[in-house]
Amino acid sequence: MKTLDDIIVSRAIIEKFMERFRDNLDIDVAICGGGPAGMLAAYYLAEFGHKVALFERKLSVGGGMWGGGMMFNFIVVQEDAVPILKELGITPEPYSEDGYFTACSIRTMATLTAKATEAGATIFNAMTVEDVVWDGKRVGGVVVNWSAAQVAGLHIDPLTIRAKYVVDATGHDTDVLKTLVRKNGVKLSTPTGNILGEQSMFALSGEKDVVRNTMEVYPGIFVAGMAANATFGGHRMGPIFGGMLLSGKKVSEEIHNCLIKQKSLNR
Ligand code: 48F
Repeated sequence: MKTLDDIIVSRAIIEKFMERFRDNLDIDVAICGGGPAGMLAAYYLAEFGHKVALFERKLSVGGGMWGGGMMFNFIVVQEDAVPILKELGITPEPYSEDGYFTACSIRTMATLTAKATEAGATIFNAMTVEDVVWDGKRVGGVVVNWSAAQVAGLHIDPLTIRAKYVVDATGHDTDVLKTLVRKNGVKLSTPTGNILGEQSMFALSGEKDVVRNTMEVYPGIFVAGMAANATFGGHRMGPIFGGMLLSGKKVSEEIHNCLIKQKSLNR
């Protein structure tokens, strides 16, 4: 390269991003939040061949996985989730004989990010899902804006993405579902019809609950990961991550089945 034209650099970035953004305005699945549950859901849904985009509020994906436990950057996974990590190309190390394994949190999330994007999932970082599309009966997409605009408190209208299914994988906050309930007073498929809120630390129960609570809670919107426990009043579990991985896998399988049904009905 003899010369370097700054304008070509700018044009390349603008054109490539716009191409990608335009290509993701009408998709199969919009995933809100790039923690372990959302990222794993993105990976499997893309592997199934669906058009999936993940929106992450922060600059980097990873959510609570990056920091391991209290910034000691290791995660613990239990035996049931080891096959998922192996499928990604990560071999966790056995820690004790009764089924505890460890893995580097940085390597796990970096690998998961690479696998999800290689499979065809698109990640939009630094974008916040600030609302959903709702026609009175069903959620039909997400409303997104730059996180920086929100942080600065700028009055800037968002843009809309149509999606056949939305996954709230926003973790402890249950941010997207909260907005749906607050604005529209809809009844969820929880015992009270509302978001129950998470309970304190009890890993044994929390890890079981997170998989059981992963489901469609209102037509068009699923909860996965810690958002599922926060929705159904399950316990938190701290830096044991098997449940998050299993929840991400489960939500992808449930949505895959729904999409297959829809596609065969439309034929
Ligand atoms: O919190 P997070 O890692 O959720 P998760 O996948 O995993 C939970 C664990 O990390 C840990 C735990 C147990 O093992 O309890 O906490 O359920 O990732 C959630 C991601 O969602 C993003 C947020 O920045 C984080 O990266 N997020 C939150 N609200 C929004 C959002 C929003 N409105 N739009 C886009 N991203």
